[in-house]
Amino acid sequence: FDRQDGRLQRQRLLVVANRLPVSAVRKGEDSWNLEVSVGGLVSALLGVNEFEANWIGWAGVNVTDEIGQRSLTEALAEKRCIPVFLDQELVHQYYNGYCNNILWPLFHYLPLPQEDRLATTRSFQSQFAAYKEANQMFADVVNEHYQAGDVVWCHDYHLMFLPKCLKEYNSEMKVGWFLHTPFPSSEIHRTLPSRSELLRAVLAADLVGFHTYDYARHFVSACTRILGLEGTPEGVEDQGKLTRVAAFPIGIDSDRFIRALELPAVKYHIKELQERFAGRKVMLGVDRLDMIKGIPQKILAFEKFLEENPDWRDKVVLLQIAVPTRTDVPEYQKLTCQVHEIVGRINGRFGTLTAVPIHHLDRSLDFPALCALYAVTDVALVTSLRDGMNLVSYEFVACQASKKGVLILSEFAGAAQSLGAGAILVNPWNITELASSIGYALTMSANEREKRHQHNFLHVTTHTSQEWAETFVSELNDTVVEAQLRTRH
Ligand code: ADQ
Repeated sequence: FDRQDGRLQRQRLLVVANRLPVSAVRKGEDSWNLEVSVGGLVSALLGVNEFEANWIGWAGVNVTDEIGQRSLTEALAEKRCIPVFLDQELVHQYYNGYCNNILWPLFHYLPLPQEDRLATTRSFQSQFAAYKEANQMFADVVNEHYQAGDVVWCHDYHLMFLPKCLKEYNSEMKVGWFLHTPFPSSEIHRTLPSRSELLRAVLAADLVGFHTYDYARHFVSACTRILGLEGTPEGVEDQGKLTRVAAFPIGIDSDRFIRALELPAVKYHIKELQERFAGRKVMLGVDRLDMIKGIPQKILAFEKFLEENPDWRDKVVLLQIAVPTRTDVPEYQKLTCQVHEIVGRINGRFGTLTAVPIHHLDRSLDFPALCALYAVTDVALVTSLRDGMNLVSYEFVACQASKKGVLILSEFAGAAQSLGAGAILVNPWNITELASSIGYALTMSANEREKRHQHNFLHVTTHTSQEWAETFVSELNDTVVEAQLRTRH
């Protein structure tokens, strides 16, 4: 708390992310419908009372006229949100192009098919220029609203250039940057044509954070090997200037999930689901329909399990809830078709006139329905090929206090490092191993389930999103103070 004018004031936090936590839909020339989207980051910061959080980001709509921009800015101000206006072409090049077609797959160790790679390589320069331009536009808005003493917290791979742009405006600004995806091995990062420029831009921040120690180590290695800088236990040093690099594993607002189970709407859904699937074990997958989530691998392993265990065919059901994302990208359209085809084949092979083994929904669920599903599940399947953390695994554990179901978790998700002792860890590429893990999970003794659950439940309820945000921001404050002391001596 800072003392100003004799009153206690909360420190202002400027949270800068590609998307604002609200989606705007235009209703008239100057009227807007704003819908709040509660993702991991939003709920993390909702519970943090120590700071006054203000958001800066793109509202997800193309607004080119002055009346529209002014009225949207006013409407968003009530929600402590400040928009960055990006035009359609820039969004195409920066967001669909450089962010989602280059950085996202690369950071998850996924190579594009060769023909796409060539097309991407040709458009690489223009997409990178758009990326820098967009980052500069975010910086302009931050700079316009910045007040001395604010903490600026930049998020994710969309904004790797932002710390550099901000420090160019004002070297005194406290700037932190956090990556929500994995940071890959330096051998992967060095294939990027813009590898050095991106690293240097991130290093302009005072504090750089990752979900796991491994990602932090990969980042430091990339800086030492590619830029020739010195890695220290604290971070990366360049001509006497230290950038702190550390791991800050995110969590969830576990109380929100635990409390939700007491809501009448959730209890109603739970009862409905229990009746609907009576006599069958419920397995659950909840993912964005993304290449990194390993959805085909999960379904193929389930098929193998049914193939090898005919007795289970009418005793287990897999509910796969896959919310579509980036639907205009051909790779994602191909993935949707592929998943539908495999699900159709399996239901054709093992379904009966009254029941099918897989229920696949291409959509998002509302919060009560999601909590109810987590609560009635016997086995949750998280089979990401790579995943920064994976919050679905945390949410499942939070809702399992009475059932004590089993979590099957990919060793390539950041969550494997925190929930590994309670979960069954798998390599999602190994379909045989995954299929036998399903069998093991379905027949696990109550005693073993209880022990595994207790371990994970304790972790999820003590490493919350609020704690994550508070730790990052206080570390950022400390880092800046230490740097000031160092330069004075
Ligand atoms: P995501 O890749 O989106 O996040 P995840 O961490 O699992 O992955 O978070 C997804 C969120 O969306 C969860 O809160 C989940 O409840 C919700 N969700 C997913 N599918 C849904 C559905 N069908 N219906 C309703 N809700 C659904 C990125 C990184 C992760 C990292 C987070 C946070 O890729 O690795 O854990 O950021 O840093």
